[in-house]
Amino acid sequence: MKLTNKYLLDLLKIVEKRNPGEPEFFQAVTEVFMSLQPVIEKRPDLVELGVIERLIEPERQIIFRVPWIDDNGKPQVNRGYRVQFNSAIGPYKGGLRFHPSVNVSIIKFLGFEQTFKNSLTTLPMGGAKGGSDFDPKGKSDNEIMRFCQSFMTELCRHIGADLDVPAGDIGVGAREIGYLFGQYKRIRNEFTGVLTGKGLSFGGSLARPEATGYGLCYFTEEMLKANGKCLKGQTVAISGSGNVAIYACEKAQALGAKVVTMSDSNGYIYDANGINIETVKQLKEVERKRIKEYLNYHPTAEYHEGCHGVWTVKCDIAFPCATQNEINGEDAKNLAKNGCFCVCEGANMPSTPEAIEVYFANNMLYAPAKASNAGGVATSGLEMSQNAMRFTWTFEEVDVKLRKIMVSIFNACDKYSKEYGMPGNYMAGANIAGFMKVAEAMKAQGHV
Ligand code: NDP
Ligand code: 2IT
Repeated sequence: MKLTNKYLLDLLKIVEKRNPGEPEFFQAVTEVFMSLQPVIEKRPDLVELGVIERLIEPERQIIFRVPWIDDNGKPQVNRGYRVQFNSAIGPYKGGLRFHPSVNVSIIKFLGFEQTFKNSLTTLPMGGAKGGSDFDPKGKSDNEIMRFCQSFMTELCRHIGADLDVPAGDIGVGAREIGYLFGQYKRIRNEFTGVLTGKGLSFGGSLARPEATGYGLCYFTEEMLKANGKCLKGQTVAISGSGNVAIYACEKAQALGAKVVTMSDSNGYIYDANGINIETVKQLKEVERKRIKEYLNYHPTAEYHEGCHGVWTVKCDIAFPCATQNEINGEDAKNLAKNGCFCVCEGANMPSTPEAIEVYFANNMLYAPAKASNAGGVATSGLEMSQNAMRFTWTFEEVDVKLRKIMVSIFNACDKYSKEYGMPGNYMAGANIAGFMKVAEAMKAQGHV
């Protein structure tokens, strides 16, 4: 697909000029603009009202110093971010990422994507993202706690249960959310649902840890069904071995698929017998070890160094669940060559534009992240509902709601792809469906 609409091309030039050195943000905006071309032609009112000009500029961006003391008594400084992208349809909502690669471009691309993703969930949530260039790897529990407390000491001025509700992302799981929540409560002296992904004993929702991975499989099952296929009996390659990857693997196996790979930033494992997910959980969730150690328990499995080899493994379906741009054009060609017919994104923007071109050129089924990984934030929305009601639903109740939401997201992608003349292009369908709700809300609320 090529961007030819003059209005959008001119806007893209402004995006490039106003946000220098932000390639990931530029990439995310370009992808959405490509899908919006037919909408622009049909809806001159939205152009007139400057809806897209406003959508590409975050409502508020906060950058702050995070000082903390390491276990040797040495002062350390990191940089903290919260980008509140859009509040047209609800309070700002989106995760926090702690990873050394974090910068303003990464946080802005994630916040921009989150706006459309949250709109797709059918729940009332605006878009935001935050985080820090802090590297949790190799840090002690006490260092993690001191860092989280310092981070929240500043962040707590900018968030609130009806204002902005952060959650986890790469490097931020239940442990970090616990420390962040404790510090928020202490400083603000209020017990509210200001974060999601909380522990079950203090307002967390059952099924939130599982939600992104499970949701990915529910979406995939729906997309396969619409195309005369199902997950049962398929061979699946998964990248990553964090929260999303683990529960994608667990649910894919429960639905009858055979998962043969998982990875971390050092390398990937291949287990021809199917990944033993309990071993991965123990290694990653409890012991915080490297994926390579899997071989200590399953010596017939293989380990290979490097991040891209995982896409050379023969599979029917690929679930990239690690990080942005982890599948490039070459990787996509390898997938296609080996018979992979379907890519469903668990990570945010894991496919480069070149990879996406390869999917379409090979008629592969492609589920874009903002649709297929929306189960995590959707269940965060359900956690907010439970907190507001001061009530908890059972695992089954939450899981049924999650599944319904994923089915409705697939139906929206399908409907909009057909309505705008691109049947089967779920990327365009997701972008248009996510956009329409936000755009109508912005139109109704005037030029703010
Ligand atoms: P985790 O921190 O739990 O796991 C991240 C996994 O990805 C680890 O295996 C990590 O390996 C690997 N990884 C991270 N960075 C890189 C890199 N630069 N190169 C190769 N591998 C890398 O994070 P999550 O599972 O929560 O997040 C994974 C993806 O899913 C992210 O894109 C996130 O934005 C997205 N996502 C997460 C949601 C959630 O609810 N948690 C919801 C929706 C999307 P290592 O340990 O070596 O760093
Ligand atoms: O990318 C994402 O959707 C997330 N990291 C989850 C955000 C959330 O608020 O649960």
